[in-house]
Amino acid sequence: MNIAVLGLPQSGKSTFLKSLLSLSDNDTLPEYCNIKVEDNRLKQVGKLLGHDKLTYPEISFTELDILTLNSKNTELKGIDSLQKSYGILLVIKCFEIENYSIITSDINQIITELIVSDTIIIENIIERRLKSSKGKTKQEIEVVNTEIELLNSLKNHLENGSALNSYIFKEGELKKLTGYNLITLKPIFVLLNSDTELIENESNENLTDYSSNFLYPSKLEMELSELTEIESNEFRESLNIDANLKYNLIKALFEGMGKIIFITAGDQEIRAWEIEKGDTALISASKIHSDISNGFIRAEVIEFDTFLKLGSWNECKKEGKVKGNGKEYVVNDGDIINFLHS
Ligand SMILES: Nc1nc2c(ncn2[C@@H]2O[C@H](COP(=O)(O)OP(=O)(O)OP(=O)(O)O)[C@@H](O)[C@H]2O)c(=O)[nH]1
Ligand SMILES: [Mg+2]
Repeated sequence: MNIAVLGLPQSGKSTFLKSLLSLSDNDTLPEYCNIKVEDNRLKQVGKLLGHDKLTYPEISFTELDILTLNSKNTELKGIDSLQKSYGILLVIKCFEIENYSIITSDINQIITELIVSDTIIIENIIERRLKSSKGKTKQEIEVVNTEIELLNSLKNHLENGSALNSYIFKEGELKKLTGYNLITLKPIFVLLNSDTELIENESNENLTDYSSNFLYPSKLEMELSELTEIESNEFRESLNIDANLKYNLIKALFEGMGKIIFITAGDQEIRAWEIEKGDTALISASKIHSDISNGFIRAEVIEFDTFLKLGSWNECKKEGKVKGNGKEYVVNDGDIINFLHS
């Protein structure tokens, strides 16, 4: 799962990514910055099973400069790279600024740019759809017309200055758009790249308009990751900065993209598998291997808290806490699952 890290030049995108990777300022960033979503629940299961062979899901971050998006230079990452991403994190410069209103205007500038890009994408789709009606049956043309109607309505929404993730879809409409990779349909998060003063000024009303925003001091986090744990903890305490800031951010992004995990807990490996909220046991099985979903018999499931309380698969079995579920079972976040398959 990829998140595009998007911002104006010099907003601190690279510094943010370096802080996540615990790199220092002089290090070069890899093209894809892969960060583990280190869910604490895996460590808890590891303690109970007596080993720490833990495998976490990952989020891959890529840096993108908003000004290069529509550039014709093929060396630069453009719109298609943004279209391929699962979510977007806007990095907004909030350090060394004279006026807080610049924060809002930077965010609006980027969102407007994304809205324009989506409008162009939709116009192209409409054009292609109109051409594709030639030589089609009446029924097929009707399907195309309904789609064009939806696309025009989306275009209107964009032209009114709104992102598509605020469009109210009728049942089944959203499904028709899969594959078009519309940018503003994706989850969009805002990272207010701030120095500590801004954190102390958290109530600043310019910042409260955006619901999914995070205050994060990239430069400070990058510098702290170069210190020993004891030193950095001392610093954090004196500056009143949460030691889990990085972890909390990653977790919030993971959840904000509608993701949850299920866990497989064996002697060789304890692993968290990334699925979407609402995914069934069958879909979950397919994440491990298509053989398991093809030959699906049953999913044996223990609720995470029950496993933690009873401490082992055998204890859970004795207490009747291992539930056998069919293909349609909707997996809960943290479920510990053993799939039986033929
Ligand atoms: N004071 C302060 N400076 C920062 C912070 N984040 C980044 N900077 C500084 O801002 C400058 C730009 O940071 P970069 O991380 O290179 O920004 P960028 O968005 O990747 O820049 P480009 O890739 O050139 O667009 C550097 O001098 C950083 O040290 C921060 O949180 N606080
Ligand atoms: Mg950079």
